[in-house]
Amino acid sequence: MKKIMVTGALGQIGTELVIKLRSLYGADYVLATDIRKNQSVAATSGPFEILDVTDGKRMLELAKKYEVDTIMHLAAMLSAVAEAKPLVAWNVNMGGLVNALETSRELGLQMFTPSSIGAFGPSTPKDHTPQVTIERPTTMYGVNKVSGELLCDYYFTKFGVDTRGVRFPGLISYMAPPGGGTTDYAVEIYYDAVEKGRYTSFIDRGTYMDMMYMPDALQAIVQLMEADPARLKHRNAYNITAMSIEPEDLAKEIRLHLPNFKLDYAVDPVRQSIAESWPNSIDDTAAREDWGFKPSYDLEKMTTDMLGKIEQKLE
Ligand code: NAD
Ligand code: AKB
Repeated sequence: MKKIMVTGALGQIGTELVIKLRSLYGADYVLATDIRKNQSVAATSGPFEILDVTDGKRMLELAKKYEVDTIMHLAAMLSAVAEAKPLVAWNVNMGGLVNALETSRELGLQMFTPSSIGAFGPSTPKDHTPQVTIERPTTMYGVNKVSGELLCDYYFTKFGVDTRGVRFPGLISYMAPPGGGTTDYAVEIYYDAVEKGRYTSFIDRGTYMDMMYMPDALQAIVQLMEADPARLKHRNAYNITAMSIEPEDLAKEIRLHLPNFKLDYAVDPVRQSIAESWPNSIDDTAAREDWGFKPSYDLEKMTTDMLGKIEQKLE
């Protein structure tokens, strides 16, 4: 039986991951932690503790107190906020990760932490970006993600910590808002389509990035953590994707449901330049071969579900 501590549990991923893990392993077996508390299901449906991940002593104490065998370390600052406060981002993203790795090493825990398409940069091949390729990002977030991948590899080879990770693309979901990333436009567009019938995109037309619907991201985490370790050739971190899209693709799909939907642009130079430094599309063959990754939502299925769920939410 697994006993899991989730950090950053009230963010876009954690809010839904905690619910999924509690349904799989039991509410008492999943400790949700975050630097803040709210009234979401993740915070109220099982054990919850306030944890600032830069406080390694408290992280270790909580892991011991709840006798966890796994850490899912999600607490981080995303690309756009990290670019606005690079030093704070370094401290939270790298300091938090080192504490999670040290806690895992000391207690012999399994550990998951996500990397991102942000680990790639302008010199990376742009299309069908391979699993193993150039990682020379030009953002603080990307620097943190590459360093994180290497550090997780180091803790595996040096100390035998069972570290595992994926490079998530932009994640699209309706339960919790995204936390300040470059791909957030792809969530906002659905809300504004339902609420206002129009959206002004901060990412320019024709800018392709990989995306995935949240249920596929959650399934990938569970599958990777349960995978036979002997089959994991890459560990930190596997490319995974469900679709490569640009704003006009989303608008076209939304118009099949809301024919009067209008999309215009007020491009944000910071987030646009981050987006342009990332791949158009990544190759996730290794994840499919090594642990059976297979997303079940494409753009059409995701759009139908997103619009329906947002309409229900706003009723
Ligand atoms: P998010 O910004 O929505 O949530 C992050 C959570 O961490 C928030 O609840 C915040 O309160 C918490 N947090 C911030 N500083 C903290 C601290 N010092 N101590 C404890 N908690 C703190 O992020 P997310 O989208 O859920 O992302 C989780 C992880 O997945 C991150 O590592 C992120 O880089 C990665 N990722 C996310 C996406 C995506 O599209 N959402 C894509 C690729 C990778
Ligand atoms: C961001 O845009 O920062 C995240 C990511 C792709 O890592 N959504």
